[in-house]
Amino acid sequence: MKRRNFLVGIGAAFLAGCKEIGDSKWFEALVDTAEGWHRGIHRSLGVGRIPMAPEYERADISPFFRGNGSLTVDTDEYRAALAAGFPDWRLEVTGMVDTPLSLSLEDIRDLPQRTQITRHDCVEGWSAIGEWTGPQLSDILAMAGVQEGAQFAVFTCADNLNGQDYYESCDMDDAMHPQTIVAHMLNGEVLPEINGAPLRLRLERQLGYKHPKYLTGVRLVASLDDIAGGKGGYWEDRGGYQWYAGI
Ligand SMILES: Nc1nc2c(c(=O)[nH]1)N[C@H]1C(S)=C(S)[C@@H](COP(=O)(O)O)O[C@H]1N2
Ligand SMILES: [Mo]
Repeated sequence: MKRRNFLVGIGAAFLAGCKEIGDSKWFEALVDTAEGWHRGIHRSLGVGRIPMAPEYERADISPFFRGNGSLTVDTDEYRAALAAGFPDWRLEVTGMVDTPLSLSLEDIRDLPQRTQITRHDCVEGWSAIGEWTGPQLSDILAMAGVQEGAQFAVFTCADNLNGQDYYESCDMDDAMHPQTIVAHMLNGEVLPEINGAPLRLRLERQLGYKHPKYLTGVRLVASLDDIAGGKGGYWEDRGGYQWYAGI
């Protein structure tokens, strides 16, 4: 069996078993804060349908998609990997999964792909429209087998910003959302260095800082408390931005 068929086959088999994820007990876990309220309202607006972020036309694509935050990974290892086309880059899928995965870029490119033209909104006050391509995170998680009790996906990155490793997280609703993809292309080209080469998450219903670049891992966990500063993300730990950044 060709590798592509093999991966798609596994994906389909596990996907069938993962329909329950959307029913996870997020609502019960909501705390009585403005942020919890925001997440609750955002979710309840979508009752009866999957709330999708708006998608745009090719003509709407911004001529240049600027980079923000880290514009590279400042290591010799990364520079060498970039020059060589990232032959050894891996996306590690770990934590509360039945089968941990270590996916190469070839594996990522062999999965069924989704292409979407979306608007990226940075909290610093700029937006850009780009066309992103990559597999849905839900397919990857289905291949790994999501274990009961998994509540969050934590994303690790290769870059270090002001002495802290960049990371982010989302709940399982967003992790399994159809527009949540592991992008390896922007506007039909290999993902540029400034935009997170070779892999970056697109989490389309949330603000820019929730889209981790230079993506190295996805870990499913039951709690964010013991990870880094415990607030679920680089900017959240620094006290600036909210964990739930729905738009
Ligand atoms: N690894 C990593 N991911 C990151 C950042 C970063 O500094 N490091 N910056 C975030 C912020 S604030 C924004 S707005 C977007 C910017 O994406 P872009 O560089 O493709 O414009 O990436 C997000 N993801
Ligand atoms: Mo941002």
